[in-house]
Amino acid sequence: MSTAIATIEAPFMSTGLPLFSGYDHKIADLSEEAIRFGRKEIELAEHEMPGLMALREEFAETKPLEGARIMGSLHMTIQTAVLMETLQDLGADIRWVSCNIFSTQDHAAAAAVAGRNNNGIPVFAWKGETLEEYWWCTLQALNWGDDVAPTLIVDDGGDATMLIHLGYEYEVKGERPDPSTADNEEEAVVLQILADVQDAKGLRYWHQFAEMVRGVSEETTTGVHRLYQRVEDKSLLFPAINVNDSVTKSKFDNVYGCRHSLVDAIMRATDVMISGKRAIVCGFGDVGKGSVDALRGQQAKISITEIDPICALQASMAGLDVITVEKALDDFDIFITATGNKDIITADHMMRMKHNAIVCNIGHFDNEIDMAGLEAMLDTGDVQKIEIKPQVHEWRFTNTTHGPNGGGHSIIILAEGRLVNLGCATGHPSLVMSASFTNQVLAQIDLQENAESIGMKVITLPKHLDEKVARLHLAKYGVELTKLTNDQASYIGVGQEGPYKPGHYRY
Ligand code: NAD
Ligand code: 3DD
Repeated sequence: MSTAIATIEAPFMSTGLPLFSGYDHKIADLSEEAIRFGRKEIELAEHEMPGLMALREEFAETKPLEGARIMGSLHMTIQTAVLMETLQDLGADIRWVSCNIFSTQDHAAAAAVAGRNNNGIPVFAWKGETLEEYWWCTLQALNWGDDVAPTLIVDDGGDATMLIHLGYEYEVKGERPDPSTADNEEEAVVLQILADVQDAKGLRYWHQFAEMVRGVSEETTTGVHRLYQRVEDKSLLFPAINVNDSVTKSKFDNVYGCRHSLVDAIMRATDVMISGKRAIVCGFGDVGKGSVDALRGQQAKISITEIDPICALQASMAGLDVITVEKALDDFDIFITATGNKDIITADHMMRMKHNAIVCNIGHFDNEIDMAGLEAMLDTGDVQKIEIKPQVHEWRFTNTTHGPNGGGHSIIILAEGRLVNLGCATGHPSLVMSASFTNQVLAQIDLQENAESIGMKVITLPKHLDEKVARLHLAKYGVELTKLTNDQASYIGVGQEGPYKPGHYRY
């Protein structure tokens, strides 16, 4: 129970940073070299992000986001910097944080803060944040000064949306959040920051947010799941657009993005030979499918785990064995979680894995791998944590006997169980992120123009916009579409210019 009553200037937990800092940014490196490198990579990315560039051109005059204050909680990468500057070009006032403590690319943050024409964007993000710093950053980016809230949010995983809702709910109950009631370290940090905000601002701070925030567009599967849960329990405070389920997002980013970035991360982290090794991917959804393809590219011997018979059947017909994690423990070399669920790989599983098995997660949160269980074993001396390099750790078990010379075995955990492609590499490449982020910009425009008519629910973008996003990326591949004749259009019951599929069509 934190008894000290926080004030606006009081440092937040052990960050040494004032709760409401008034800073216009906080990043790792604003040197000329970081800015140069970031700006150069942004220029290269722009050439690979035709959808965003097209929207900049289409809306340069009308600036549909004029007057919008957009807070973004989305991995601070080079690709995200292009998204941010697109939103800015369309008239928005932006503040930004990363949605993961390891995913920031510091040179991208530097270029975003430096800006293009002295119009730098306030960014609060750096690679390797502590959890306390992460939530401090989120609080800073949510406040335009004088407690002015954003009008729109771009969220990835739902952390910004969750902070507002949880803070609001404590205000409604008139209750002071108690960190000692938390189930885990991160929840304790969240409850502490909410308690400190309540001490400093009283019981109306988050109520103002509920009034000022007009809507949120959510990037990823797990964040969308959290939104639908709030619709179900009638606790959603503002309208939401589910960007993840635009076909040109989840069937591209989640699949082909992971197909590119998973093995990139494993290779950068370990330099291990993947070819011929036994790898298991837990979850055969969009991310799992892309991850399997990545491993196929390296000729690994791949199995998957699944709960869903349809995905299991898909895997079987793709020539994959569908087994359980337990069946893989003795002789698999690489374990990857991609479920969006929790407790997929437990500490007990890891105690039984072969020596130097590699364990990583490409799902959004770090609860797919039981990191808390491993941390608890640190305290009891049953395991040692040895840093090989940032985001690559050997966890050496002290009491097992199947390691070298009959001693304890080790496993190699990447990105501390957080999403490995952004923790140990640079995430998806620009072209596939362009499709995702073109949907994000269209969603933000939709919210700016129509939020109040959406109501307290979660919607997806219409199919004609999905097709528009696809069209904007075809030239990159030299695609020549076939023209549908009027007669053919009538025959299959679609418009000559689309949409070409009914709403229930599964791509
Ligand atoms: P999805 O729902 O399409 O796939 C998840 C699959 O996991 C489903 O088929 C489900 O049946 C299966 N599953 C659930 N619980 C399981 C369990 N206990 N054991 C085995 N299988 C189980 O979701 P998705 O779009 O593939 O996303 C998966 C996760 O990856 C989400 O957290 C999402 O937010 C995240 N994601 C990460 C990136 C990235 O760049 N790292 C990109 C996109 C999405
Ligand atoms: N994600 C993967 N690579 C990314 C990149 N280069 N920039 C920003 C975000 C990136 C995560 C996305 O796939 C996000 O859409 C998700 O997690 O679903």
